[in-house]
Amino acid sequence: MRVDVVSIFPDYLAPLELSLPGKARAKGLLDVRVHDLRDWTHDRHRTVDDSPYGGGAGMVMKPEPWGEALDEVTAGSDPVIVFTTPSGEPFTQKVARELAAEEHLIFACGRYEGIDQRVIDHAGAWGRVREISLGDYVLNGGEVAALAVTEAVVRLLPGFMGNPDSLVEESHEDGLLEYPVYTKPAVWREHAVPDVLLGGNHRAIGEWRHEQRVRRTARRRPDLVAASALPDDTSLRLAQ
Ligand code: 6GU
Repeated sequence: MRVDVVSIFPDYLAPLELSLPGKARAKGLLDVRVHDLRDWTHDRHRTVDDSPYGGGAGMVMKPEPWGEALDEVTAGSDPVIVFTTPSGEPFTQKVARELAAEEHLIFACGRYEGIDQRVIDHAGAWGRVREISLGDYVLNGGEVAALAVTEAVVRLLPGFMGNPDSLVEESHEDGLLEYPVYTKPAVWREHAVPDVLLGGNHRAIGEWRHEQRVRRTARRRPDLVAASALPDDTSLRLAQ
């Protein structure tokens, strides 16, 4: 997979060189290129923003540098262009799986009050377009979102995980949160590991873990339970 990131703060993307994406790069699964949007400006001040038509607070990212950047970065490719914005669709594990199936992702990281809408309207000419939000809160820019999305996607690339089983049982893969986990010692500061986990009865352990997942999900994420296939009373009963 190729990933291009266009940002006015390319230094923010330095973690792409490290740890998880770095491992994928070392394995040859990932080719990451970070670009400075200002490389596609032509004035002495390398201007990327201007005041909004119609007035209002803040600044808007000018369309011309984005146009030239995306002309160049999309050339000869059929990419998905991801605009990171708090107005986007929520980023979920399902979206991560969809993006992991792509050959080429381009992240366009907005700053200020956003990118001139005509860039997004035009972007269908460069590839398939997704506007993605990390969640219902506001960051200063889309760089951290591009990092988060890249990390979630890269770990799903075939051949990345040593043991792909560990992908199946985790939070959000099947709509339930993960069960609690424990390791040695069996008692720590008077907190004991649940007995069932020490007993070696794998069926009982499986049932206990499933119940813990349903309980957690009902308590912390009632929105997920509403969307799940659990019988109506199950999660309500377990949440008591
Ligand atoms: Cl993708 N960008 C910004 N600026 N803020 C956000 C976000 C993205 N997702 C949540 N908040």
